[in-house]
Amino acid sequence: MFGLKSNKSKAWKKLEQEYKRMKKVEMRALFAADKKRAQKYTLHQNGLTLDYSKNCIDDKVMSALLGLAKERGVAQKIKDMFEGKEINFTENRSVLHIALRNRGKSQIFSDGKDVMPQIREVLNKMKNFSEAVRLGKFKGATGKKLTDIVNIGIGGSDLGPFMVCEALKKYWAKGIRCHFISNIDGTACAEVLGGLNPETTLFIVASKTFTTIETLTNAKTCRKWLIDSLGEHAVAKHFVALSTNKTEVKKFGINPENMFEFWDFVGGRYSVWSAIGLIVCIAVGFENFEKLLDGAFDMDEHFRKAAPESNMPLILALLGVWYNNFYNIHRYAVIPYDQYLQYLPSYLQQLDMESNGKSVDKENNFVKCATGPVLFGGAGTNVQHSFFQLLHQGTEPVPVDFVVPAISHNEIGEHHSILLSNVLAQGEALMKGKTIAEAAEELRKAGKSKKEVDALKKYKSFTGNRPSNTLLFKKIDPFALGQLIALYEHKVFVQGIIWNINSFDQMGVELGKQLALNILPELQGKVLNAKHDSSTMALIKEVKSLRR
Ligand code: G6Q
Repeated sequence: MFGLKSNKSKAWKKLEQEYKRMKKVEMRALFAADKKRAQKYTLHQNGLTLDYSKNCIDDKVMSALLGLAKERGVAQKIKDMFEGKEINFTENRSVLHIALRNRGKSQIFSDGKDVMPQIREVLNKMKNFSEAVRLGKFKGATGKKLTDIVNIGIGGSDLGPFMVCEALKKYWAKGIRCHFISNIDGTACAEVLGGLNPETTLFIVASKTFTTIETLTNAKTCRKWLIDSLGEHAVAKHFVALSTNKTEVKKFGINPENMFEFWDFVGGRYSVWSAIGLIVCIAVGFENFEKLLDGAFDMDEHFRKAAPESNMPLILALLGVWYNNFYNIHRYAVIPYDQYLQYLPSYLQQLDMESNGKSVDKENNFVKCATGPVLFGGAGTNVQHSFFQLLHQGTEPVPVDFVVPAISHNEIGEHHSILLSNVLAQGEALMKGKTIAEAAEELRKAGKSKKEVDALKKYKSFTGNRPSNTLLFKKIDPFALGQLIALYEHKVFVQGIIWNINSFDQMGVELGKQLALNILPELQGKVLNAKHDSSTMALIKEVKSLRR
C-alpha cells in the first residue's frame, strides 16, 4: 500500500529523476571532484556543526529537495506551529513545546490565550521547589533531607527526563541521586525501592493524563511502600505530581498544591521542557535546566529564521526523506560517541517513530509514500562491535547520524582521542568503502598467496557510498543538549509536513493502553470464555496454567 508509489507532484517527480541519476554516482567521486565539498555541505549554529557532505547528494539533488519543501509549504507550517495554530489536526490542538522554552518576550497564543504567563508561573514553581529540595529546605516527613528522587512515569513522561538526567550526570548535585521507574514489571519497582530509604526518598509521579495504568500501579506500590514505614501523613512530604489532570491527581491522594501543571498543547514526547523536567531541575539545578531551555530556544530561533539552504533541521529532514522515499531505505541509525548520551537513541526512537509512524494523511487518505523510518542506535564505540557489521557490509545501506562531542567530561589519558578517531574513521569508511581491487592489494601486501587473495578479496571488500551525517559540538552541556533535542524535534516535524501526516497524535500507543485492559480480567479469572483468535486463547490458557 505505501512506500511503493510516489505521490506524483512536480517536485516529487523531479526528485525521482534526480534519484535515477544519483544512484549511479559514487560519493568518493564527488569528493574527488570537489575539494570544497565538505565546506559546502556543512552548517554551523552556535557551537553545533552539521557536516552532511557524506550523503548521496549534489547541488541538483539539494535544490530538488528544497523544491519539495517549498512545494509542501514547510515555511508556512513552521509559522503555524509558532503561532499556536491547531496543527495537531486529529486532536484539534496547538503544538507548543516551543512555548515552554520561549526565552524571548513574545506572546504565544493557543485558543486565543497567551500561554506564556502560565508557563512562566510553573517554571517559577519548579525553580522554588527544586532549590528547596537541593538545599534540604523541603524535607521528608521525619525532617531528613531528600536525597533520592524517583521519577515514576512511562513513554514521554519517562524517556525525556531519563535521557536528559543521564546525559547531564556530570552536573548532578552532590548527594542527590535520580532513579526511574517506568515498566509495569514489578522488577522495576523492586529494584529501585530495594536500595532506598523511605525517609530520604521523593517520588515524582509524572503522567500527563494521570490515567496510565503502568504509572498509577507503580505509584500505588511506591505509596504503599512509603506508608508502610512512615504512615499516611508522609505522602504530602514525599509525593509530587506532574500532570494536566488535577482531578485524577487529587483522586490519587496527592494534594493539588504538590502538583506541577502542564497542558494539552504539550505532547508527551515533547514534554521534557515542561514540569516533566522537574527531576532534571532537582538533579542539575534550575540554572542548568534554563540553559537546556536556552539551547532549545536557540535552535527554535534558527529553525524559524534561517534560510532553507542553511536551516539545520530542514536539511536533516530532507536528507531523511531522500533516502526514505527515493532510495527506499526505511531505517536509520543514531550513534552518539559519548557514554552520557547512551540513551539518546531510545529517546529519539520514540520522538521519531511515535510522531511519524502514521499511515493516514491530512486529507483522510491512506498515504501513498513511506512515512517514518525505523530508528535504532547505541553508543559508540560499543555498537561498532555489534551491528556495525551490517552497516558496512549488509545488502542495504543504513544512513547514520554520528553525534560527537569533541571534549569528554572525563578526559582520561588517550580515551577520548581514541573514541574520536573511531567515529571519524567510521564515517570515512562508510563513505569510501574498499573496492575488490583495493582489498586484493591489501591482502597481497600482507603476504597472502594468489589463491588466498582470490578466496578472500570479495569478503574483505566494502561497497562504500553509505551515507552519514556528523553532528559535532564542543561538550555535552545543557545548552548543546537542548539544541540537539530541538534539532531532532524539528526534523521530525518537517518530515511530517512533507508526508502530510499528523506528527503529534499517537493512536497506536493509545490502542496499546486499551488492549491490555481487555485481557487483564481474563488472566485474573474474572472473565471466562472471552473470544480471541486461537493463538491468543491458547496463550492465555497456558499463562494461567504456568502461574497457577
Ligand atoms: C508520548 C506518548 C506516550 C505517553 C505515555 C505516558 O507522546 O503519548 O509515550 O507519554 O503513554 O502517558 P501519560 O503521561 O499520560 O502517563
